[in-house]
Amino acid sequence: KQYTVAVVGATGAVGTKMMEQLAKRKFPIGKIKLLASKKSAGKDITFNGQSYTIEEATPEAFEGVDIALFSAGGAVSKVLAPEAAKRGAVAIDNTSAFRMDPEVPLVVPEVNPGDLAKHKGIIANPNCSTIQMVAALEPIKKAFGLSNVIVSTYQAVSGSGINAIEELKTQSGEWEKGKEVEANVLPVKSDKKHYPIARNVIPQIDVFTENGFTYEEMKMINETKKIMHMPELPVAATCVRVPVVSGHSESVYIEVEKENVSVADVKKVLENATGILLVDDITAQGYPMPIYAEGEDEVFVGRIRKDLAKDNGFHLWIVADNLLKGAALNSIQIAEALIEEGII
Ligand code: 11C
Repeated sequence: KQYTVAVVGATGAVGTKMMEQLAKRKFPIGKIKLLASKKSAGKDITFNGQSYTIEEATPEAFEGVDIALFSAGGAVSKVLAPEAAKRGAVAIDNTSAFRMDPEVPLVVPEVNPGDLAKHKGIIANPNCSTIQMVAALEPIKKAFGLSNVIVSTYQAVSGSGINAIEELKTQSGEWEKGKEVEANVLPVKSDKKHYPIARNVIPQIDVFTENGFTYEEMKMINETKKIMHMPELPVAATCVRVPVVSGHSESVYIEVEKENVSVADVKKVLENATGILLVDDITAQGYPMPIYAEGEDEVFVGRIRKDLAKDNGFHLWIVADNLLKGAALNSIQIAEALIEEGII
């Protein structure tokens, strides 16, 4: 069977990657509709070697659509994902609009594929930094149980969109030329202050919540519990933006429930896990890094060490392409799983 697929936000950083993934993975597309805001409507873009004109994303644009991939911001998804669902499409939403809605499955196909069947027209794609972490933690949890997670992230600017990528490039050039560096985008376009990202790290991703954690940190905390079906799991996160174009990195401390688990045991589990690539050979300085993860599908894990104080504590270094497994690829894998499982 061939499917009518709509991509909403086709001109964005993630939308572009969604189209690349659909073509690369030979998704069974009968017809594709490339949708975006009124501003981008009428522009021509190429998909799979063919030119398409972008249409305005309106409720009516979803007539006859089977799968609608959303990545045009939460406000657009809030309005249009239900409209797509109402017209019979399954909306796969890459924004945070519906992630914590109990009626909406939040899915990483390697972790909780069983939740897909519960959908009521909308399926949420988790936050990028959450996806790569739970992909690595789920096989460990299955083997040894999991009782604590503390993560610090080193997140690439592409997570904040095309403007942030441009700003890093511009600021790097300005700095080299000895000019004053201007900052207008990061940490958060809509927040009061902006700071340079070139030659800097910024310990703020998204705006602050009342408890002192940022929204990005709260997403990692709440989404992890939902995806892993562990509402009681203690999770703490510190999310930091670094001057990397693509590829989020994470230093993750975990505690497992089982006693006497060795580093070799953890490595063995990860070696056999779907979608995970173990890069952990310190004798040859082998560990994951974002420039090598860029463009790759896998979640890379390395630097696995046992904690020096806690026998059940382990430290891991987890890296993945935030625009691929963290966003576009995971969305397409959700669509593929829907087909494989006969849900659509
Ligand atoms: C970042 N994780 O790196 C964010 C981007 O909720 O899907 C993804 C935001 C989201 O800035």
